[in-house]
Amino acid sequence: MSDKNKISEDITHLRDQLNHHSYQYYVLDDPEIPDVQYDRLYRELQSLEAQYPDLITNDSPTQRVGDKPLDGFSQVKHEIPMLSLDNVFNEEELSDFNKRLQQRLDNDDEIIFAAEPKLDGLAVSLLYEKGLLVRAGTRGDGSTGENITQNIRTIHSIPLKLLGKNIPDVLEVRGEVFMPKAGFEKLNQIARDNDEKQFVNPRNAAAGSLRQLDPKITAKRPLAMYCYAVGRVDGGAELSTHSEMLDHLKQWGLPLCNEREVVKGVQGCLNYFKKMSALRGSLPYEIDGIVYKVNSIKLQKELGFVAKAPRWAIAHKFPAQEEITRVNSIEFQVGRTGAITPVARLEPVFVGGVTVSNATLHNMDEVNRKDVRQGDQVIIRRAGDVIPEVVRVVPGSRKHHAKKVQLPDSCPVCGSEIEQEEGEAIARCSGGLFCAAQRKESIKHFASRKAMDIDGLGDKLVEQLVDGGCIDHVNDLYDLTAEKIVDLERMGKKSAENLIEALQKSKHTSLNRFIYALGIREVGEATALTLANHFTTLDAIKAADEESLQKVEDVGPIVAAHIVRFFKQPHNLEVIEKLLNSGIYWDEIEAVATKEQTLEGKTFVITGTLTEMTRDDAKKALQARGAKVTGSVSKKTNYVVVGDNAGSKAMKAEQLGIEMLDEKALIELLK
Ligand code: 9MJ
Repeated sequence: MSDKNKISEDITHLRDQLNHHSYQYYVLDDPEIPDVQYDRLYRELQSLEAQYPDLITNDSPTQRVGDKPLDGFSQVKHEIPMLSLDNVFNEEELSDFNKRLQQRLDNDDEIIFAAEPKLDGLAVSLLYEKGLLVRAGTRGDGSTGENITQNIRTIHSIPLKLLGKNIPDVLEVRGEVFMPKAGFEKLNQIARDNDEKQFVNPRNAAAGSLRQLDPKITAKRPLAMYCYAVGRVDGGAELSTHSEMLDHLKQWGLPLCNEREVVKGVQGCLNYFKKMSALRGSLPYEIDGIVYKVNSIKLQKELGFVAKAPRWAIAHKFPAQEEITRVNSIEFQVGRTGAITPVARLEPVFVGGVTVSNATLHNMDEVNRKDVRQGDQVIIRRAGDVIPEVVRVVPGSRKHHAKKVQLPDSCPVCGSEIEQEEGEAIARCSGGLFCAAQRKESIKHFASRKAMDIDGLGDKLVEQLVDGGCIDHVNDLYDLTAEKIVDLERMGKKSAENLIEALQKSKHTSLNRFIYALGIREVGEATALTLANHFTTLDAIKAADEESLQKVEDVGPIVAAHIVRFFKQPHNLEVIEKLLNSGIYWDEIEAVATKEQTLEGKTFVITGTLTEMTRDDAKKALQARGAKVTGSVSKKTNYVVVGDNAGSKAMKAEQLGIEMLDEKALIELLK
């Protein structure tokens, strides 16, 4: 074989491999090789083609993006018209559709339907001749569309060359080009970052992307396609059902929706509709209904067409998810965790199958970005069971005196200060212990095992106690008596007594547990422990300013600010006072700070297993002498304490030339 022939064979082999792996990835969603390996094969092909340009063919995977923008789109004529679908909106209309079919077919038997999601994109036609993609067009008016071959070729899930056997000489495939939700979000995020105009929805984004004259732009857009019908077919096997035809398309390498099913009668359609309605929100692409098609091709032919739609298919649309209404006011709600959420109170509107009178605005960034104001007309969206949201303001609907929305200074529920960290979208109420909106969560946290460890006081019981009016705040827990709670559902005398006993027992706690139990933002168990060890008394922590708090290991400016703000809220102090008055106490902590600060300014890492003491004890002992103990070795580390079976940290210390101590040397140092 000549060299050139060998190269040509190698190139063909690489293309076949790439086409196979694209199919596994895009159509079967079952990649066999990692992306890097695909990229390697791709680059190999690119390099061979660069050396032998005369061996480049139009169907090569490297040739998806053409190099010249078009002056305009030429026309494509659809020999067989591209049809649209009639709609039904409810069970009754679907039932009427089924009856019409049965009457026309003069048969009462239940009809078998192919059911598939109705994709919300753009209908296109792909023409394959001898297995090669030769033309792609939009639906246009059904008989003439635009030639978008250049742009369609950039969509990786669409094969430039069909795979497999028995491919018809001419195969016209039809389907929907769409933009998956994730790609749409990403595209809009990029637009936001660049202060550019965003797309209103994935459908518009897909349409805008296909209408580009420059295929390089289209190539950057995350488009996909699912096929659902055929137009002209010359040659190939006769098929008897729609579902069989779709299976063939898939075998030939074309992308198909995986959610399709064959169902029986109206009930089968409705079951599928219900199932897909529930799945809709979690699908990675937008659908706006379900399409039912008579599965038998013989029956399809018998039923024929009316005007522009087939008699044998119908779209069962989901209720509209977007509607227009007016914002009556904008208020702020406080969530269970203190998050402050702006909410638009609306003129009630029927959307997504229910009447909606409130819609979330998520956070102040969203309010500012969308610039929603009282009195504005807005588009409301309710997708599935998702909380309704304001999508955007209708341009020109603003009243001239409408003021910009401001975040309030204090919590609308408890009056505590509202805090919002720099760079954080969410503002929060800082009255965690006191705020009525947060009380259930704060009580659950307070009672939890790693906090006050109140045995038997689980989440359900907290809900019961609050809802039953037995307690408002954590301090009320210690005023409970068996008599007050015995009548609660599922309680009984014994359980009531047990709970009171557990409450009594929980009064003897430790300072770190108590600090943790207060539920200060970002103060977890570990931080609570270091705070307790560092300051040794609650009063000292209460009195600490941000600067002194930041001297504590792992406490940075944000956590320090949370702590200071928490203890500044009079309501929080009130609750703490009441808790202490009810008899909560802890053992005094050895005044660690009185130990000579012999290791001040030194940073330690402990690795491996120690035998004479636990790592935790070693850490505490080092900290008590002013040392900082961290988890990873860096240039800033002064000593690495190396126990048995030490691993990578010891190696890193060696590389960096950091002094290493064995356990004996550590004990010596602590003396
Ligand atoms: C969509 N939009 O998902 C059809 N469609 O069939 C499905 N559209 C259709 N089928 C014949 N799944 C004409 C249109």
